[in-house]
Amino acid sequence: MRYEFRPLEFTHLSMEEQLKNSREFLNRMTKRRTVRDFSTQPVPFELIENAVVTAATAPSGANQQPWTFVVVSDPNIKHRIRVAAEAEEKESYENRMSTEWLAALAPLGTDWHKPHLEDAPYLIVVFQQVYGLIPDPETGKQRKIKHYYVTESVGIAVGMLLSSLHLAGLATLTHTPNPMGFLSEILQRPPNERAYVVIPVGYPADGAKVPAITKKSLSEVLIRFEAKP
Ligand code: IYR
Repeated sequence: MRYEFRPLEFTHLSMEEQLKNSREFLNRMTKRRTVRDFSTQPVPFELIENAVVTAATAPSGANQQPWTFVVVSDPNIKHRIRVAAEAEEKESYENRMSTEWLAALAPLGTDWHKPHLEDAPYLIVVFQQVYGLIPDPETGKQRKIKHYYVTESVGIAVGMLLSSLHLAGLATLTHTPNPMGFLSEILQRPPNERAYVVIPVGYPADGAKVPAITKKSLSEVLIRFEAKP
């Protein structure tokens, strides 16, 4: 079965508008920082919802949309996630991470304490659907469907999610406790879903500080092959 094809809706912008939009977006995005100290100040749910809807427009392998966004504001569940994440992280920092890994992280000053998992008003836990599960009309049982480019698709969606939250004036942290199996249990996810990232979302705590990191220069990240004049 092929989709019906219909004309693309596409707005041709004037060159001025293209440049203005592009520069404005660039300017705003360069202000995004990963934040580790959150205020408990509440966040309107619509900002979270709009970000999830935006993320869910992301391109994905065969348009399979292999993602689930679990949004947690229940303090009891946030507490359980914090306790479980800190237990795993403590074990990782003290016994599992290599000396090389710990040395790479040392400049950022991270450790196993994760108070942001309770302070931030929302946690968005993104799950990747490693395969699809659909009911088989004949047997009534669940049937496995292969999913393609799952990590790439979910990565793109998370990028769009982080951009939306940033432009909505919110701070985020891309947190990857390791291993993340406890999230499937606490959040009661089905067997085809695996946790991908935990994103605390909120406002920065008063006086929050961030490391004075820099990003690579344009010449380090951009290589051009141009037509000869
Ligand atoms: N998951 C740990 C460790 C960690 C790993 C990397 I790579 C980072 O960029 C930051 C942290 C933690 O969340 O602390």
